[in-house]
Amino acid sequence: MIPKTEKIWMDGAFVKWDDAQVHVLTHSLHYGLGVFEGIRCYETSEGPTIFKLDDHIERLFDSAHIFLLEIPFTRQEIKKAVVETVRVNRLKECYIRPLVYIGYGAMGLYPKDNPIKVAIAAWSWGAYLGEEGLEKGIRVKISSFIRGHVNANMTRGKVCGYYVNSQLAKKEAVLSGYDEALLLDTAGFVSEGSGENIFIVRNGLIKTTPLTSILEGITRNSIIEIARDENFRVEERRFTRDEVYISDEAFFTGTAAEITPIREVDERIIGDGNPGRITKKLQSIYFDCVKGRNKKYESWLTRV
Ligand code: PPE
Repeated sequence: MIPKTEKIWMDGAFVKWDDAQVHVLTHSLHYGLGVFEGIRCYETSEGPTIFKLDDHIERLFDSAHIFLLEIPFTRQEIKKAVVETVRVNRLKECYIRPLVYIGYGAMGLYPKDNPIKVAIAAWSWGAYLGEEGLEKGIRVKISSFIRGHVNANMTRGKVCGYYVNSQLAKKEAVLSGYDEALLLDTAGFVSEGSGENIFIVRNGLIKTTPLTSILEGITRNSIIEIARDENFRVEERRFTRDEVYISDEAFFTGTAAEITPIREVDERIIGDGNPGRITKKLQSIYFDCVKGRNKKYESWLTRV
């Protein structure tokens, strides 16, 4: 159970957590079309601080644009509401979930006049793949489910319905005794985790999948920038599952997952089975950065 907070922002006003209800005929609940974001706020010496708020709100509007959903608020209004949601709940550190969905009205696949609704909730959410996962790395399984074709599932939009595929993969992995799934794309190349992007390191070269079959992760972009600033070579180039097997290091990135090392894929030990040197370095810079301890990336932070 996620811990309750006091209030949730719904369509322009705060309501009590327990009153944040929708009708059972809410359109998105039936057909899966809604777009959302996942944002983290960290405790820093200057109070709660939201990581890359502008980028998340931009992606939320891009997602809405792709799926022809008209958000009845401006970017500025949504940004302000996100900050307010953290503030009114007096949260120091939290995960923030803005959701845009199609409300109650007509049923069927062309809900022309149904209202477009927006909700923003925040709650404390610890390490997505466990504290131990962050520290020691996780065990991953290549999924038997693939990431949908780019013309079936859009890749640049963070859309609710896509996560049906992610849940199939995640359930399969967990029920088989792994921590997370890694999905291949329709051509057979590595795409991404159920809710994370992937990086591998081999002979000092860092590789991550190109934007053809993945969500453009905001954490991914941050890690590419940090790694290049640290003078590492980073290539956005597709790779195969066996290249992951023989990589020296591998890790997942995501707002929820942060930087989670991968220590094993399909029973193949990655490197020596411990988080690698480059992974640990990037992870530590990332945490310094989100926690406001690295002044170089201060422009990525929004104080609450
Ligand atoms: N790929 C997918 C499919 C994905 O869902 C996420 C985030 C990412 C990549 C990484 O994107 P970014 O967070 O911008 O670095 N997944 C979100 C949802 C997790 C959930 O279980 O809910 C997240 O991390 O917030």
